[in-house]
Amino acid sequence: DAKQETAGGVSEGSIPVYSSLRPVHGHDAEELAAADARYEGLALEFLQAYGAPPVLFVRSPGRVNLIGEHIDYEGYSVLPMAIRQDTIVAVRKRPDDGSAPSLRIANVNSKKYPAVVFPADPSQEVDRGNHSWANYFVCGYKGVWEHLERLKASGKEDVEVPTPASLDVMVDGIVPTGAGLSSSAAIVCASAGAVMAAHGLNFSQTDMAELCCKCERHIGTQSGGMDQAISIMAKPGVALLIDFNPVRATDVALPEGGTFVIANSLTESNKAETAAVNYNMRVVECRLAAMVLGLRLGLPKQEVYAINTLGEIEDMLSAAAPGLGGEGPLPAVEAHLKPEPYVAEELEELLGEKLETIMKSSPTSLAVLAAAKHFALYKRAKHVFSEKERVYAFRDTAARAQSSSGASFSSDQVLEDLGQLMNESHASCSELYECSCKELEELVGVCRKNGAIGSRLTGAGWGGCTVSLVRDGHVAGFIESLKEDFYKSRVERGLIKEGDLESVVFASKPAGGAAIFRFD
Ligand code: NG1
Ligand code: MG
Repeated sequence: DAKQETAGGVSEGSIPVYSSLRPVHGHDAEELAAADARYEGLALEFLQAYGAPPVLFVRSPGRVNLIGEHIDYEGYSVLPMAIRQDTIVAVRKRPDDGSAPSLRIANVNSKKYPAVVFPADPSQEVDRGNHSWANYFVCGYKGVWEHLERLKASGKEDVEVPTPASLDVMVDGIVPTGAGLSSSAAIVCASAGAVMAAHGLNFSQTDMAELCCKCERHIGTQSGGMDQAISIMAKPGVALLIDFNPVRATDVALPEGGTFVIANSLTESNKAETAAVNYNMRVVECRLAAMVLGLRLGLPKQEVYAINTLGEIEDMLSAAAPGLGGEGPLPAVEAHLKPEPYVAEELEELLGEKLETIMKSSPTSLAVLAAAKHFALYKRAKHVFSEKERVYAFRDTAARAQSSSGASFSSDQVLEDLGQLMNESHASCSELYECSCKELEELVGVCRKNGAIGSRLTGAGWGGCTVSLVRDGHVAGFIESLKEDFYKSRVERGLIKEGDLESVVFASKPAGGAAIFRFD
C-alpha cells in the first residue's frame, strides 16, 4: 500500500522516525515489496497474539566488520558497515488491567524462540544461567532506565523517568545468529529503541549507541561498543570509522569496483555460553598484558591494578615517555612481555597480588580466572597494537580512491592494498589472537583461491562468517565457486539445505541504521 514519505527524523541526531519503509529499505521495488510483506506479517502475528495491533516498529541491523577485530573493548577505533539483515521489534503499551505490569515477549519464529513473560521491572536481573533469546530484550529494556538514571545522576534535574508500562512485544530477526554478524546487537538495539519509543522518549543516536553497548553486557560478555554503534548510526552507502570514549562515527566511502561478500563457515559460535574461555578470556588477557606493561614502565602497583585496557596503557606510555609514544607501543611489547604464555602464579608474583583480588569486582573476569590455565599476553597485545594501525591504514587507503585522479592513480591498486590489510588482519586474528577455527581457515583459503582480493574472519570469530573483498564483475562467479568448493560437500552432509545457500553466502552493500516506523 502507498505510504506517505515523511522528512528525516524527529529531531537532530535522534533515531529517525518514518511513516514509510522507503528511506530505509531503498527504492528497489522488489526489496520494498519484500520489506512491506515482512512488516505486514509481523503486524498480523502481533494482532493474533495480543488481540490488538502494534503502535510502532523499531528496526536495527546486523553488521559486518571490515577491519579492526577485538580492539573496540581496548578503546581502539574499528571500521564496520551495516548489512541489510535486521531485527524488527513491534510493540504496544498494554492498557492497565489492574494486574502487575508485565512484558509479554514473543517471536515470529515461536518454535525456536518461545514466548516469555517478564515483570515490567527495570531493576530485574538478566538470568545469565539461562541463555534465553528474550534475555537480549531484557538487556535493552534495562538499558533505557539505566540511561535515564545516569542522566539524573549527572545532575539533569529535568529528566522525567516514565513509569514502566506493560508492553506487548513481537520480534522478527533475520540476522544469522552466532555468525559474527551481530544478531545480538540488532535485537538489543531494536528492543531498547522499541521500549524507548513506546514510553514516548527519543534519545540521541550517540546516547543510544552508548546505552545499548552498556546494557548488552548484562548478557555476560565484556563487549566493546562497535556493534551497537554501527547498528544505531549506520548510513546507507558508507562504512563508518567508529571511535570510542565518547562514541563517534566518521563516514568512510568505499572504493568503486569492489564488493564485500559475506560467507558463513556454518560453525556457530555462541559467545554468551563460551565467554569464559573465548571472548572474556581475551578481555582478561589484554588487561593483564596492560598491567604487566604498566609495571615494567614503573607505574606504582595501585595504579597498575586500576588499568583496564591496552588503550589506557598506550596513553600512559606516550605521556610518560614521549619517545615511546612516537614509536608506538609495539616495541614495548617486544621489550617487556615474554613470547611464551604466563601462568597465574607467575603473574601474581610479578603483580604482588592475587589475580582474584585484582579482578574481584568483575564476576565475569572471575569466571575466566577459574577456567584459565595460561595467559598469552605477548600475542594478544601484539595483535591489538598492530590491528589498530591497520584500521587507520584501511581508512587512509580507501580515502586515496576518493581524492586521487590522474595518471598515477590506480583504483585496482587501492583494492589490492585494502585486500592486503584484510589478509594481514586475518593472519593476526588467527595466529596471535587465536580466535579462528578450522572451518574459518578452510573458508578463507577457498575465498582467496577463488579470487578474493582479501579475505578474513569477521566479528568475534571461533566460528561465524568471513568477509571477502571481490572485484564487482567477479561477484557472481565468486559466489558460485564458493558453493562448489565449500558448501556442496556440506549440503551433502546435511549441514545446510541447498535452498538456504542464499542466506549463508551473499554480497553486501553498506545499509542504513536503526529507525522507528509508525504507520498510523
Ligand atoms: P560479535 O561476535 O559479532 O557479537 C563481538 C563483540 C564486538 C567486538 C567483536 C570482535 C559483542 C556484542 N560484540 O562481536 O564488540 O569486540 O566481537 O571485534 O560482544
Ligand atoms: Mg554479538
